[in-house]
Amino acid sequence: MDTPEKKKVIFSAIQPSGTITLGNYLGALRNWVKLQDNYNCIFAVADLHAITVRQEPKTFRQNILNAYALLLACGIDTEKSLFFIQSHVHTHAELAWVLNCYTQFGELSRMTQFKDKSAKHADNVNAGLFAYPSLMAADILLYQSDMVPVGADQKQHLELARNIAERFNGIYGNTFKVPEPYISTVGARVMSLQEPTKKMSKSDENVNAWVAVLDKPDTIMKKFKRAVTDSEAVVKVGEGKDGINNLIGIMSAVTGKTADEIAIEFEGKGYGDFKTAVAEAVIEEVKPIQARFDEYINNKDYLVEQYRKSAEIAEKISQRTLDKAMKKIGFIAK
Ligand code: ATP
Ligand code: LTN
Repeated sequence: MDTPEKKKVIFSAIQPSGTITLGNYLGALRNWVKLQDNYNCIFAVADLHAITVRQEPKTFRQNILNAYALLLACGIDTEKSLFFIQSHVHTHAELAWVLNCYTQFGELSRMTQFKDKSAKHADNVNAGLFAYPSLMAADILLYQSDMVPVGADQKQHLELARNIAERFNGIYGNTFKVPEPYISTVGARVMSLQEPTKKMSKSDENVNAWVAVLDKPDTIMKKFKRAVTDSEAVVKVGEGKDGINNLIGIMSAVTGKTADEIAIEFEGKGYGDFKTAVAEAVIEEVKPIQARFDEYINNKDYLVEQYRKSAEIAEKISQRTLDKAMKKIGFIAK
């Protein structure tokens, strides 16, 4: 039997850059919840990352707190895992600065997220947006993480974190654990309801493209009814049927039924019936989460207690790594 100390360390984080979508939940958060029993999990609300694009202070504050409460509502358990707000643990920004000096301009220039986001926010291509991956590397490396569950869009950043760790270790001797990506077998990739060849993304300006975990039941129903499909009217996975494939994928992720079982269940029925059924299944899935969210968000004292408790422990763990790295570089201890 593994002692708790021997469990592998998993680190992941989510940006409080908007409302959390069904894609975030089915593709990431739901898996994090499951990982908590078998790994030493460390999760964070990555608020420092979020300011790489302009945030309106009032909304930002609300989004951070909402993200924290929503993740608790999804099942992140502070008795099992550390779960804190990134900016509360000062070591993250500090190690990020250090790692910036071991990260090359060329490497950061090749990041596709940087290219995409700088095109999208052409009026604000700031140095933070550029250096975003070294902050992410700091998040991960501070905890000597073994594995990092990330979606496809973050793999390039994780690869860079590995390169930075290897480079630093190469110069100064073993300092950081080189993390592996954690590829979940159950994670669903949820596509946009309006352009089903694109992933569902919380920053999509078309609100009908995504469903938020906190959307009201009638909003969820409306968004699914408006989902783009095809003209074949057969509920079955098929080529060129991206919209229906996506709805089947969502139905399957939520109910646990296979795509074949769903096809049999809806044989001879139209898309209208199917869309209603998917919406109903999603509404059922998010209902208990929404109820717990309401409890947490109305209990600020509890939230504060939880994020402080985790941040305190995270600071102690991460300080050890930061001290070790700085000592190796030649900084003088205070
Ligand atoms: P943004 O639009 O701001 O880029 P996002 O909705 O794409 O946000 P992220 O904050 O980048 O989400 O991602 C949080 C986590 O959710 C990551 O692990 C990511 O892989 C996962 N994720 C995001 N969108 C989806 C999706 N459509 N399907 C499955 N997983 C997703
Ligand atoms: N960049 C990630 C969020 C993130 C993260 C991390 C993920 C910040 N730090 C460390 C894994 C490990 C995103 O936008 N999804």
